[in-house]
Amino acid sequence: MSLPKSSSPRSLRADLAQRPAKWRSACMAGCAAWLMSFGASAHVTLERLEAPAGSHYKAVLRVPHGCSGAATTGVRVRIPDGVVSVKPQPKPGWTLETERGPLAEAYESHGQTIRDGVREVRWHGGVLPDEQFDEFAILMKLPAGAGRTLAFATVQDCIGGAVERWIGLPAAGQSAHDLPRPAPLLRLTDPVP
Ligand SMILES: [Cu+2]
Repeated sequence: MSLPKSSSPRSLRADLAQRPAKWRSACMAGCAAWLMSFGASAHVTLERLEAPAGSHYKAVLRVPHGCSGAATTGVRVRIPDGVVSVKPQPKPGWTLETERGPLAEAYESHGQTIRDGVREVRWHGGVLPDEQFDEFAILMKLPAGAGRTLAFATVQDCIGGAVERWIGLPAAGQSAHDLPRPAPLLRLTDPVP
């Protein structure tokens, strides 16, 4: 079910194309304080960091703070290629939208060839104060490919137009902890026989 798009917040894809520099210094201060006290887990992360390839998985994205103290009013998540059967969990007080698009790879389901699916999930219209945390959940079917790491690029919208983009991807040999704004990452482990 997709809700009317006219009032919807800008799609994450359009947003990813635009990365004003000013957010860096504004957010660094806030995250640095958090990092000092709670380490990297104080960023937007997945509750479970590993899951069997090809399994059904509940992605729980934890939002542990706002944007440099400003309350969170929106969370947008880009669904990685290969992930299908995506179903987000509604949250009281938040408007839930999904954006559908062509899948990277069509798949067979109940005798039908499925070529498109949910590519982005957006919660908005709620208010999550900086001094509280909350979780945003999505059910999905993971792709094959044990050893792969999937990145759930996430944009956090806050009061006053502040934005945090959790989209950083570690280079080979680099840890996500070294990045100021790592994308929530999920490692695929061996499939369950
Ligand atoms: Cu943080």
